[in-house]
Amino acid sequence: MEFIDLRSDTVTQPTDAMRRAMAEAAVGDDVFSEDPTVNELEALAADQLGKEAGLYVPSGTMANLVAVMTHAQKGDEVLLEAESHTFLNEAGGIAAVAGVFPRTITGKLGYIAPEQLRTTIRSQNVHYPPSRLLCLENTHNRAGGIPFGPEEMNPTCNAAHELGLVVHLDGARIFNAAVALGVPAKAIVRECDSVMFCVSKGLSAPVGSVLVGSQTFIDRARRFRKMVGGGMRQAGVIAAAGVVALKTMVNRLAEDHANARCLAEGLAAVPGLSVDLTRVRTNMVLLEVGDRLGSAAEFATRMKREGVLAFDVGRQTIRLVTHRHITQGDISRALEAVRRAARQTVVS
Ligand code: TLP
Repeated sequence: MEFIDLRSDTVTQPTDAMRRAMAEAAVGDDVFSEDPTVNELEALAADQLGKEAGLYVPSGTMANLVAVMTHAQKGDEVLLEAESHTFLNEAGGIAAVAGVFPRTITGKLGYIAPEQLRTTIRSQNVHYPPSRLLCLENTHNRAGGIPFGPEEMNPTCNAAHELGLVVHLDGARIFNAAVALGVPAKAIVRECDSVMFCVSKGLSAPVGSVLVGSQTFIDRARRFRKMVGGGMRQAGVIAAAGVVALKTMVNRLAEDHANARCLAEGLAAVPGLSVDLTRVRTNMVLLEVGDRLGSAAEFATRMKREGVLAFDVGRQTIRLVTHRHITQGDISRALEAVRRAARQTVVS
């Protein structure tokens, strides 16, 4: 059976143009900063996000870890949204490897308001770890791909700075936010001290993320990347696809967003299922499975039998993600498959 794969935009394959660019990439030793293709990707990424410099890293997880290690010291307190990817899905690396003290703030659909920061932050006191860093996420994955624009980002970043914190943004899907809001990515991240984004998700490159920030920050981050084993030598072979991704793949994310909306509207009409359509803003759909259809895990298994792959992300919640390999036809077929799964699944 050929599956319609809505598990994640990470499943995207490199385009033909990417494969050609990879085959022809000029390369050098990137640990010596001598790989021209990696250097090109880093400069391009920094330029698109309005920062001084960039650093190519193997994954989003490593980019976030390196950012935390660069900004904070062992024992420092790092504030994160309670459902953030860095807190929930990065194997606890910021505690285990960076040795920082994570403290969570429950945001509103992933958004931390300035007031929440002001009431959470602690005074300097011998009993408390020094608060050093705020990590934000945009789009917010667990909230369902919610994008935040400058009018939300700037006040929070400004409040953090007033409180003496630096701000790192997990912008794994920042270009989804930019396309959805019709605002340049650099305007969204203007007040962030560092940003990481992934070329390996909706942008379709096979590997990698870029961390951007000031030149001083990136110079220090380069050493931490080496420390955690992220110095990749002739990495231009994979960075070449990242260059193509940044130059040619951003605007088409709008198609993924339109398909997600179409999928969400269809799913919302299936008896026993519900979707909060106001939350469908980018390429993700959070599907709530009514109790009479069983748990999300059970329903995802039924969906798989009907040819649709998706992850359960909560007891009654399934996440579906659209991407370049999902066509409008796939959306119609996926909806038919989910309707079949729902008809068969009534739990007595
Ligand atoms: N997210 C993956 C899974 O790990 C959940 C996905 O399928 O969405 N930040 C955010 C906001 C992410 O969504 C992800 C990946 C990462 C960081 C980590 O990136 P990688 O997988 O490159 O380490």
